[in-house]
Amino acid sequence: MSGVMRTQVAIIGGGPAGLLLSHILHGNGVESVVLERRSRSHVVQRIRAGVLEPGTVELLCKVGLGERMMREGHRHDGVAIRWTGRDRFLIDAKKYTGKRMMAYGQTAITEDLYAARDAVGGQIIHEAQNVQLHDLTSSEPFVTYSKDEQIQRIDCDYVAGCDGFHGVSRHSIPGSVLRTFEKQYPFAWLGIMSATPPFPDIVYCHHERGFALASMRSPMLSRYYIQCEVDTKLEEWPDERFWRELKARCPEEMAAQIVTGPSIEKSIAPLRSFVAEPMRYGRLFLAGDAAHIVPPTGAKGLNLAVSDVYYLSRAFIEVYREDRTRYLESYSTMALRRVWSAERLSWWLTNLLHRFPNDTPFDERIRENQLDYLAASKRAQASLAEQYAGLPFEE
Ligand code: RFL
Ligand code: PHB
Repeated sequence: MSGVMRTQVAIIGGGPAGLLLSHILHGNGVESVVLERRSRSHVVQRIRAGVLEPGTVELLCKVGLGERMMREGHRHDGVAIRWTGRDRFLIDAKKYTGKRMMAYGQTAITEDLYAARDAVGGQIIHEAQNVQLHDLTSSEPFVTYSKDEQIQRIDCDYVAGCDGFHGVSRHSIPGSVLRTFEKQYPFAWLGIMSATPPFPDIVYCHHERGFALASMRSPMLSRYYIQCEVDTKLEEWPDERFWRELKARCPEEMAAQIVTGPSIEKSIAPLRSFVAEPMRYGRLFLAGDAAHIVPPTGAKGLNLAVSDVYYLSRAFIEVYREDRTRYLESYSTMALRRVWSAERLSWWLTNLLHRFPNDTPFDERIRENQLDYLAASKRAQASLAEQYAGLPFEE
């Protein structure tokens, strides 16, 4: 063992969940160290989420991370659903919840978080290999990792597992304790980023050729996705083919307005629903994608990571400030209630908007009827808008 360090909370994973947790804890006098497997440039360059719930925006502003987001983010009333032969339908968060959504990229949030951690000398150890968690059910857990071929140890009071779906934290919980729930979808999303002015709305398109999504990052940065086969290869999708297919899935007048250009990023994401229960094992607490995955159709993944971190930071702060474990004890149950709501919405929207390989004409009629019901019923609209905008955090 080359070195031993001590901190209050060892945070595994320097994605949005881990960085935000460490930022909020610091603001409340709780020490942490973040261990991240990848390099900083790799983490910052990952292109992922784009749509933030009002609760996420409020929390980021409250903890001092709102300045650039409020300046550069794109506020909007809700997300539209377009369906050939039917009127545009808006999931109207503003009308039904009084609050607006925000388009602001995960890349920008991660940059803001790094800037905030740097400003106060926050400790983030990059390229930490072979992270292992030890003695999680004792009162003295510790974490080991290797860096520059040296094995290092961090003693701590608690471990926060914020290391995403492929991390080590969830796998440190014995199989006899952990229960997992999973659903794989028989398709993926092919996404591109292009330096072109975005379509003015964020739009989910349903089409017999498959689902398509128009989104944005800034006035000169567009993000588009199309549903594709799970085994799709990027080389099969030169830009020109992507644009042709995207436009074919949008209503004609929308397609005519889409500005195309060379892609600056192109990637494929599989669609999966996954939940691990409980989100706690002894002194290990899971947050974000480490504990749950949603298909991106509801734009919930990052928002859930933020709400987990809200609950978890509150629990740690209560322990250190008031010597009480009420929130720590209820963390898993409370976080999971919100997780399952988002799982249900994401699953439902995925089913509504995609084409499934074994769909029958019956399935398609059911989908059409679902949309017609939404378009006709103010109550259905209010229910969807409330869920899309995100349920309030529990007291
Ligand atoms: P992350 O971002 O995966 O970060 C985990 C970090 O842990 C590191 N790590 C380890 N570190 C140390 N030791 C190990 N053994 C480790 N193993 C892993 C990783 O390198 C990484 O840096 O999880 P986190 O922080 O929980 O954040 C979750 C979000 O990234 C994710 O939920 C969203 O991106 C999901 N998502 C969306 N969410 C939204 O709220 N709104 C959206 O509009 C939205 N769009 C999307 C999305 C995800 C997508 N993909 C790529 C699946 C669109 C797409 C296409
Ligand atoms: C995105 O902008 O990347 C985005 C928007 C809405 C979604 C998923 C991703 O549902």
